[in-house]
Amino acid sequence: MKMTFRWYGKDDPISLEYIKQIPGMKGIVSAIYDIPVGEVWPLEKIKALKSEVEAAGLELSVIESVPVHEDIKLGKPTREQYIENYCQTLRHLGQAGIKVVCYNFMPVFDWTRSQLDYRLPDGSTALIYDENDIAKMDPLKGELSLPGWDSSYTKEDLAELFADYKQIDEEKLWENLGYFINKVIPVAETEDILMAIHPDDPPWGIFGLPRIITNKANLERFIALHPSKHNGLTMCSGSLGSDKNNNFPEMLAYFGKKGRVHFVHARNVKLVGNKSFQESAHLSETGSIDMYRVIKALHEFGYTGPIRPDHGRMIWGETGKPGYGLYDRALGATYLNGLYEAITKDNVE
Ligand code: DNO
Repeated sequence: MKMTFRWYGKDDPISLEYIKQIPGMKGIVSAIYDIPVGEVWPLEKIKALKSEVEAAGLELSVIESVPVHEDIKLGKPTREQYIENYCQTLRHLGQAGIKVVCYNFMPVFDWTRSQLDYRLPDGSTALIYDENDIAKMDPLKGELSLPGWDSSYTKEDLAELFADYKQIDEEKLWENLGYFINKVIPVAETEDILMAIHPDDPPWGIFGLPRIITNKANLERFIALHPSKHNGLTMCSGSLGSDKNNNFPEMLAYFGKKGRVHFVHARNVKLVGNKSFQESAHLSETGSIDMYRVIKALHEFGYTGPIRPDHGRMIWGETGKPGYGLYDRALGATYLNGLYEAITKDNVE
């Protein structure tokens, strides 16, 4: 496995220089952030990002994400142009030598939490999802907004989107995903880019919107949409692991052996109710996911691709983008590398 770190570009308070100082850090996961969703990413911008990362002694390992326009998810006639733009962005990424692209197919909202600064007993703060609080939230009322959500929507846009999604149930969303995949994967094959869909976070429908990338059966259905290995997965322990019915290490091993795992997000969650969870430190004993089994699975199927420590807590007085501080993610990277070293040596010595 290759350790990487998410970096939000020039606006990220964490510098590439600091990231490089984390032991064993090899690559960066980033994106072009100033192009509206649905437009083609210019080749020059991609090349500039790559040069900046390489000048810091790191590799631009993954693009996370190239976002999918809502019209594609909704299956509107305008999807044709947006899919063509998506393909053109992939061609540019291919020309720049990018090998892995992460994206998601979640209607309207990306990852969702009820609180971003929940105080844990040790004084650190973490992101949490409380099903009772979520049930009380109405994205169409008030000033509800979370990082990860596209902030370019006005209240009116949101109301319109919600109305459009009334026509879209899970089966329709599958159909629209299949349509997209069958247009995009041939381009990814030509460009030799491994596409890695991110699971829905949390892995169940929210605010009445459907979600389908949620469990083993659905991941199986997803990879069957196109037989190419370029049609693959981002295996995110925190997203899939927040459903108590998902055995994440087992799922990882299963899809890894099929050659469909192209990117791994590693973080821990503590399940605290039927559909409620708190993000915890990466260490197994602090959460519900056995991180040793996660890394052991990667070792067993000989994973050589990128992995990144996902969301960290805010510790040691750090402030910044919730989930994306330096300190706890650096601890996470070091812990994951430690597990990997131990497991590897146990198996050869
Ligand atoms: C959350 C991230 C997600 C992820 C997208 C991928 O922290 O894991 O926002 O980047 O869902 O498209």
